[in-house]
Amino acid sequence: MDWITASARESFDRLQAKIEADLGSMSAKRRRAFFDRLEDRSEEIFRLAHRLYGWRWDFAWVLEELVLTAARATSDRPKWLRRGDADGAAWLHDGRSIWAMAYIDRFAGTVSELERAEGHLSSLGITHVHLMPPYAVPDGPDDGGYAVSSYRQLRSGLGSIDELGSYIKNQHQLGRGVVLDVVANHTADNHRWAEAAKRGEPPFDEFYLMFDTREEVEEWLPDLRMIFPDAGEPFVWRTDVAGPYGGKWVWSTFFDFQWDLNYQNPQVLIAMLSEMLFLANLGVVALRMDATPFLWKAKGTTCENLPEAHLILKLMASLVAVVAPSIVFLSEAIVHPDEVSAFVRPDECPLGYNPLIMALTWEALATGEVRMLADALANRTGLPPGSQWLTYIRSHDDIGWGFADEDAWRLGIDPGAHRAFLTEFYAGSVADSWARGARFQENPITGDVRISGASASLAGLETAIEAGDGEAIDLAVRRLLAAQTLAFTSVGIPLIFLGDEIGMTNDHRYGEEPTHRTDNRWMHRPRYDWARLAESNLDPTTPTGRLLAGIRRLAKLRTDHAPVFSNDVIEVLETGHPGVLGYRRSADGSELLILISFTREPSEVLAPSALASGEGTWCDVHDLARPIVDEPIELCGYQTALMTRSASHVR
Ligand code: OTU
Repeated sequence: MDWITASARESFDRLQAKIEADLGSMSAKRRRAFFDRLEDRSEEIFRLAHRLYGWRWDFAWVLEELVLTAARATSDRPKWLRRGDADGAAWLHDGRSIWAMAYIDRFAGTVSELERAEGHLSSLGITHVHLMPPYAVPDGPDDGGYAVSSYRQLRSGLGSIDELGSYIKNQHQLGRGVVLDVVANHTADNHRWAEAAKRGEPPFDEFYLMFDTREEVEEWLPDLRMIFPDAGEPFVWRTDVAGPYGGKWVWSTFFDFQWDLNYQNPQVLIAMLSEMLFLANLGVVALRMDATPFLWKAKGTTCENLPEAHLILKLMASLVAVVAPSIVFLSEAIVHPDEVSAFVRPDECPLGYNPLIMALTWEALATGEVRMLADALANRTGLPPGSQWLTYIRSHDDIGWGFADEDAWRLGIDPGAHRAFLTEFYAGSVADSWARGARFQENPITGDVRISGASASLAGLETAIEAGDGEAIDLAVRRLLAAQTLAFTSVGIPLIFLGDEIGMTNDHRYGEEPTHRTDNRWMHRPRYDWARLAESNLDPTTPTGRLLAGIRRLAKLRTDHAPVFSNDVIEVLETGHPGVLGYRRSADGSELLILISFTREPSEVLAPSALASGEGTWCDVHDLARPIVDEPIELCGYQTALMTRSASHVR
């Protein structure tokens, strides 16, 4: 037995009596289940906590508090959730999951009005719904809910936390999982902890990263990236903070009203864990871990993607697993592709957004060439077993051209010039661009800039409708379906930003809301258009009707071919045309061959037998009676071709 194992055992043995006391109201059976789970993970918890906080004189107390926090949450865990805890998260790899995301207010109004979406979500095969942060926020700007004042209360106008709890429970009964955010990097500057910090109250005076002098700030500043340059540098001078100098500099990576938490202080981790477990006991199946790269700061580094950020997530994951073993963390890391995938690990965040495939989908549409996309799918989507991508074409955030410079150079592309082109293209400033987006958070010093815009507007629907150009409208719908086909069939679990399925375009009136005016991401967060949904449902021949029907077909395809999608391997194929992406997915003798044209011109690609080796005849996925003739395949602009064959089709 090495010393870690021995110390872990000793610590947890010592803790046993205290834990027992906290589990007072639990049955012997539940108690045993808790101790079994704790024992399974005790060494891991000890090891992780020790690496982070082992140097502290109060390490034994830290460990004790972490475990007691988990014990308390276990005794609070409602019965209806306990049954599923033993099942794990089979949905992660079952090939059937489809996610949707929405703001409660902008989509439905209030928590109780979410019920009205039931039929719609079912018709899209949605298995999981991520509700954008519904928590209490400060008055004034709140970063779309990412400035959290309290996890235990909802933003005014949405309803009560109990109503949210009932909604989650009802969804659970309908077989749908609800996902909520943990914004672990920061809180709003009026969170209870921040208010106490302002008053200089221990232990909260050490919850945030505060500096007394500008000189101290200068020691960090040169190494840091500005994430929201419009908001200024990542420190804010707060005169309302108590202190010997009548004010303090407070670290705020994002907006100045979002104060970064100080995880060097284990009390922060303990406090955040308690909030996370509160959400766990509301019944969420996954927690979206916002801004994972930023969790740990160390002088002389960029303070992004540091090893300790991973340790914190792993420690949080282990402790949550002791309480609710089936809960999955979703990593939100929008950084270099190597760093993005480093967070997606079975023992850390088993699920991760894939911002690379997202950005390259738009890159391929703009250039009409799939080489970057094909390269990334082939070389950058591998993950360790037990982890999974969340694949999407649009979210509530901006699009950053986050491909790796080295990948671009290898393909003979100058990354800087290419990013500049893509930005110009999507900002609509290139002569033949169909896109209508806007530049977001331009950094004049580094030249970095991202893009805002609704998927339909970026795909050309807005300009086409404005011009009353039927052909352009048709092209835009096909672009959107091509992009969604990729999200639904390439790798991982697809995610729809609700509104995209009915082609909702930019909300150019976002600035009428004073707190949204300076953040053009609100352009692509429009209020849901229920009338348009009704129309699109009634008439599947209208542009949005076709889009909606197309996405429903993709959803059905996933259910029909779940075994294939449950196998995480993708084989990217050489199609013989630079504008057409091809790949094969297969499992147990069943195969899917997918072709997606990213060019507006007609194209011809290799015959099926030349595209993919193997026996048997390919059939149209939507019409199994129709065998595909083995000759070069002709596609119109943005057309997709989906074929299948299985061992049983082999004659
Ligand atoms: C996230 O995004 C959220 O998705 C945003 O909506 C929030 O504004 C932000 O955090 C602050 O809470 O920069 O442009 O590497 O880049 O966390 C979006 C991850 C963002 C960050 C990402 C951030």
